[in-house]
Amino acid sequence: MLYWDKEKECMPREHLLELQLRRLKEAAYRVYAFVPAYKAKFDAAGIKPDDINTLDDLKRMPFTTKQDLRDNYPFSLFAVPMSEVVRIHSSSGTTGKPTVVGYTRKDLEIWTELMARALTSAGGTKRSVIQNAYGYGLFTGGLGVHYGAERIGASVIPSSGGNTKRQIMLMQDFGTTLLTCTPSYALFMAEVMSEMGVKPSDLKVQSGIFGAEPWSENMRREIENKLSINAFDIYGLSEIIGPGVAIECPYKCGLHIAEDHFLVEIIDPVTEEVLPDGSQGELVITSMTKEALPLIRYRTRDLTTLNREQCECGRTHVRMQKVMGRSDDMVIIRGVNVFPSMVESVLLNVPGVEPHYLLVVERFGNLDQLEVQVEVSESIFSDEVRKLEDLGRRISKDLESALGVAVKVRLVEPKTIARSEGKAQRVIDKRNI
Ligand code: DLL
Repeated sequence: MLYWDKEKECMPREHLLELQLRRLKEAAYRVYAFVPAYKAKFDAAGIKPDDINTLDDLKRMPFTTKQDLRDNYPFSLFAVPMSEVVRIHSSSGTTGKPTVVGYTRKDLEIWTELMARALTSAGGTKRSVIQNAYGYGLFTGGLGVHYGAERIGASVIPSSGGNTKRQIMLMQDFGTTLLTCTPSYALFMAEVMSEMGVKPSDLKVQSGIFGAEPWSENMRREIENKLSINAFDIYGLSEIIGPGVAIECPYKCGLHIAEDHFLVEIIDPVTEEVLPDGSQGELVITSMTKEALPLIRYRTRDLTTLNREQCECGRTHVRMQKVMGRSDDMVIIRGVNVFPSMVESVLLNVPGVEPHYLLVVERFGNLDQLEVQVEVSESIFSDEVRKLEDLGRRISKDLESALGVAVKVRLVEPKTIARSEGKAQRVIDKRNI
């Protein structure tokens, strides 16, 4: 088993808990002293940093939400003067102002180390040739992965997102062994490769580290088959640090969260009650060591479960299950919650269906309707109408029994649904337009 920092990744849990308590206290003092918005929140909750004596006291601390970041736009949640901030990233967000995040030199150092751990956990070494097709720029994917890849001594190709034919040429000519990008972009690359007549056996790519958007186990299988690689899931968010908050190990039974830096909880998103391990709910993260933008109990809106059992890989850090979706992407159809990942899982179990789909929600009168548009393979599309109708009916039935709500299925020609070079858009909600 390869580790980047075995001492920290496999730290005995009792030591880890001591470290967490010490770091949590430090974070509480830091935000209380240097961030007026946190002082106000702590005062309103009737808690002082001195009251944090056990990890259980975390529960007494206030939550932080995306709205808090918006209200303090751009820099008011920073806990250090701007002279200490050496990098700024932001995430675009669909509405209003972007979310702005800052890093001190030490924050960047920790992020780089976490990415080095992540890449190593997925098999990256100094002999790897890493093609990093996450977007470079304000998005944390590009630079985050880049510095980690340099830290492990790999040869990095900073190809960024887009220009897909060139990506494939680079893979061929430079002998890329590890690809990093969003899962939807990996799939698009596979499609363009086959159009160009490039076979996986023409390439040296062995593995891929994919994240920044939800993707199902069926999508993993699809990508692994089409590219003939080993695909790992990586999780992160800009508010907390960027990619590298959690990563799968070779056992792929959950993503190990870097618990020496991040304290995690699962809450019921409605009642905000902390749920026991194993329950599904919203992931809440406290970044204990961040200097520029430490966040206390940040509500990620990502839904997952936690598992603290020892993993066979030897790492002691808690595992989170693959994220099933974020609450923003959940559509409620006649009272039933539907996530794109649930639809994806069903679709990819049906032969003849391509892994490209879109959920379109509309309201007719008082009734919401979910239409699932999905591409079918060329051969099926040009087959008899009856066969197409049979397939449509089968998908409707499968979706209805998995989701518990009737869905309209529209089979579309290959290559009609927009391809993504970054995060894929899976839902169009026409009710809000
Ligand atoms: O997406 C950071 C990142 C870059 C992660 C590259 C992994 C790889 P944001 O743009 O701030 O940051 O978006 C964060 O993306 O709250 C999740 O909803 C979603 N997300 C990220 N990774 C995963 C994943 C980056 N592996 C938001 N599975 C998060 C599911 C993910 N969703």
